[in-house]
Amino acid sequence: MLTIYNEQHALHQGRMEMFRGQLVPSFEVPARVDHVLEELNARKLGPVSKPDDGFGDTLLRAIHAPHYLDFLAGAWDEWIALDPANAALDVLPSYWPAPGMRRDVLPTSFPARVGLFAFDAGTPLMAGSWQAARHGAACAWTAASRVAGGERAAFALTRPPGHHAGADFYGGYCFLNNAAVAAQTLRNAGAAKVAVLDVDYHHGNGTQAIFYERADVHVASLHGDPRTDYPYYLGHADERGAGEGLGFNQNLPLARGTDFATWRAALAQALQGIAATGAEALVVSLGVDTFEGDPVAGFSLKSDDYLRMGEDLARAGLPTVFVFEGGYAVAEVGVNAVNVLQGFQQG
Ligand code: SP5
Ligand code: ZN
Repeated sequence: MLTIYNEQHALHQGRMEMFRGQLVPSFEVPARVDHVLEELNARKLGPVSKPDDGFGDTLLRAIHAPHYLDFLAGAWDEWIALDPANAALDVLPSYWPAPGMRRDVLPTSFPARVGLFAFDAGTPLMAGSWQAARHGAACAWTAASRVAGGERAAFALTRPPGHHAGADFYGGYCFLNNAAVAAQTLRNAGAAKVAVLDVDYHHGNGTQAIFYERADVHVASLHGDPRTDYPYYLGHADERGAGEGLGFNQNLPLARGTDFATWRAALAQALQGIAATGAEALVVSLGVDTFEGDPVAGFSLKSDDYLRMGEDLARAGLPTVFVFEGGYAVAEVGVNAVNVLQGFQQG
């Protein structure tokens, strides 16, 4: 399988995230992607390339609001302008607009603007975040372009991840929605209908929000029940889309402790839903934080289960773009992610 690798991913290296009243080291570390790359190479899964040149703002602006992109592009400079000593610190929000407060007036104050765009205090933004995220979106675009051009599948290997990022918000370690960029690329290339299948442990709230009122991109997600798990405030089974998009969003929340047999039955349901929509191409938000050893999640999948997952995905018979998302058991993340790709390739 062809991999498009974000060789600039380590420009983003968030230091701390807020957890229970303390700043703790971020779980989303560069070594995650390094391990996936090592495993891809060790198993000779296929060529690894850089993204194409010419990734334009037009595509990014089809997914994200221009004022949000402007904010991200300039955030670090504004942070330093507050105080040069901020260079040693990451940007995290401390203020948020409560319900009833106004979101339509963009504050001049930088800390106030951070809280308008960030929905958690767990997503550090630093000097290289914008460049790394933008290059990652270019990887998703390139991988999708290859698949649109006739490849059976391609893998966008990138971080920071993307599925929690919406049109105008970031969080959950995500700034730009790479899976949405891939789906839009496939649409632009002529696929009448595209499906996004999100197998990350966490609900892909950003992807859901971006496509919620659209009938041309069906979104299905398997995830820890939002009653107990991040991102908490979205991802319930009764969220089925709205307007023209009604019927084109499917959530399959699962209880903490879910094992592969139960998870796999939910996957079959999601794939059935995707087949019923007549999707011509598939984007998989490939998080492997469903692993039993993951430090931030609660399912109990084992490494071999990811081979079966890949085989099941292959049986959908669709041109497929894989986009790397979560997975924080750093030592196993390479084996688990590449198992999915290998299972797919052999399936
Ligand atoms: C892309 C992705 O997987 N984002 C996930 C973001 C989850 N952020 C919240 C993590 C909650 C941390 N819980 C720590 C438990 C320590 N035992
Ligand atoms: Zn996740």
